[in-house]
Amino acid sequence: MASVTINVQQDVMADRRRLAAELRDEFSGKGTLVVNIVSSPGAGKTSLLQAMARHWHGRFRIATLVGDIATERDAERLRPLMPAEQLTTGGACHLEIPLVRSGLDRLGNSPLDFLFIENIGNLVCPASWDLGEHLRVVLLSSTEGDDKPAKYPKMFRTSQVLVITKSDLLPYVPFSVASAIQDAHQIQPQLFSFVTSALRDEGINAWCGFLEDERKRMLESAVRTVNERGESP
Ligand SMILES: Nc1nc2c(ncn2[C@@H]2O[C@H](COP(=O)(O)OP(=O)(O)O)[C@@H](O)[C@H]2O)c(=O)[nH]1
Ligand SMILES: [Mg+2]
Repeated sequence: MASVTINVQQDVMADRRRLAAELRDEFSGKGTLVVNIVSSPGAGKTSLLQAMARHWHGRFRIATLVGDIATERDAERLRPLMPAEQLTTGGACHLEIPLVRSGLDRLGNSPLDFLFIENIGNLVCPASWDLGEHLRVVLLSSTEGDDKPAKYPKMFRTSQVLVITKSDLLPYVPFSVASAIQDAHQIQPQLFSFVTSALRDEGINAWCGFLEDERKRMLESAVRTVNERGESP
């Protein structure tokens, strides 16, 4: 069969990138650090968010948009601790910006220091979708196996932080923290890494402290941008 090459002289991803950049600028302008949390199903995304809310105990204004294919269950788990809106995709394996915007409308206009987006559980589709976040954080639980960074490289390449979860189970499972981090660094040398247990509240202090520092950096760079433009902050 003869093949025909069609030359599409147009960047089909440009619109997506522009929407994400606009949303990120909006969040930066409001002083909200946005964190997109990705992982396999059951790696501990919702549990980590619960542990973080317990740790901060009202010191920061936080909210979560939580994606799932079906049910409101994760939003129900989070609501006693923070405002949370469920984004139900009805089958899609990742979140997209229009759905995030609909969740933001439902959250309302209250100012936020941190907005968390719990993405749909899998290590494939969410890697290709920028949601306007400042940080993409990939969770890897001790029960999943330390080979996942090498097997799902795009997810680790597009993330800035690796959080190894369920550290309380490390004595019982064949998982090497050093080898998981080493594989991840081969793919993304700049990746920050943390080891946590939401169940035992281990590593949560260091992880939350990192996020606080990242937010400070974002606020300082927003002030610098305003000053460079000659506007009053
Ligand atoms: N042992 C242990 N179990 C955990 C930890 N974090 C979460 N889990 C359990 O792992 C399962 C999935 O957690 P969940 O937070 O719902 O994961 P998600 O699907 O990524 O949001 C639940 O049964 C949790 O109780 C942890 O730090 N240690
Ligand atoms: Mg969850």
